[in-house]
Amino acid sequence: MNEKTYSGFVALVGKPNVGKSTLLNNLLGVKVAPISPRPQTTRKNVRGVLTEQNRQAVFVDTPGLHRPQDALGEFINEQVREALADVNLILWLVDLRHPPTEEDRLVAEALRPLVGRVPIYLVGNKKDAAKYPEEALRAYAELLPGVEEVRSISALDERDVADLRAEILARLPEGPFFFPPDFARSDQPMEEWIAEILREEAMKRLYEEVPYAIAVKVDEVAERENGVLYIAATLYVEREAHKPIVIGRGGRKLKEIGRAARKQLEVLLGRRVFLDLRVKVYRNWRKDPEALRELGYR
Ligand SMILES: Nc1nc2c(ncn2[C@@H]2O[C@H](COP(=O)(O)OP(=O)(O)OP(=O)(O)O)[C@@H](O)[C@H]2O)c(=O)[nH]1
Ligand SMILES: [Mg+2]
Repeated sequence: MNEKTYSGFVALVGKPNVGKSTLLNNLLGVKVAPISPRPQTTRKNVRGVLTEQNRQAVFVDTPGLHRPQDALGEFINEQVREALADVNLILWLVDLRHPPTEEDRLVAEALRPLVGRVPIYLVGNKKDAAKYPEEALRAYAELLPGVEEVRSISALDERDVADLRAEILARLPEGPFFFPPDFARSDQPMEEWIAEILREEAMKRLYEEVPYAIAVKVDEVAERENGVLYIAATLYVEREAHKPIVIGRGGRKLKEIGRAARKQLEVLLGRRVFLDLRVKVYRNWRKDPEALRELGYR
């Protein structure tokens, strides 16, 4: 067993909503990161480990880089900087459905100092839904000369993902594994992963500022005698006025969120789940560094 091993950290970066988490989940073949149609779904770096024979990639899905407006925004951008600090390969994701925006320029600026030091792949995503994918990709490439590779994919297309996966694994430098070969796909604690699924289902069903005003904390996970996994969680909102919106008339909205999250969890965990949800106000938590720490953003 003295076969050479290859390993490395691979960061997925880009502005919000370009499909980073979708690509991560599909590269791994399991759902580790939350996905929603709303920008800024991801708030914390999520690591996913992929081991194939003597090659191991540790992917880091990052929140979308943007201009921060509060303490949460600062935290998010700090997460991106952290992910870029010690990395062997960068996948810069862009959305081929439209030409570059101000936020893509912001990402390009953040990546510029790394050109020539770390290989960067410019990955144009959502090509399945793009009208002028080639033109768009060319415009993105102009934002950051010197990237090592430019390609377009659909993160929803298994073949595209398989090709990219193979290429990433082949590109890893020689080095020891960071995780045991049989390591579970993510190093995220179970409670956090559950909280993210809940937040995803809440975000999908809420509008305007409310999806962004939500933080979820899992209070308890317990085995029940009948084989059911009991999960108690709190959905925190920023203002008193958000509470009835999240709960809904007759508790309908909260039930809907709970039902969808339970279904997802049952499929992903392969067992029955009982969800016990409540909604509480944590005034202006996004602006409060102390609150951020309490709610798991640290
Ligand atoms: N048509 C199409 N939609 C996609 C593709 N990849 C992702 N999406 C959709 O784009 C939306 C955003 O996907 P996410 O994976 O949450 O994007 P993200 O970059 O992680 O977003 P943030 O975490 O907010 O930065 C979701 O509705 C996805 O289903 C793709 O290749 N084609
Ligand atoms: Mg994401």
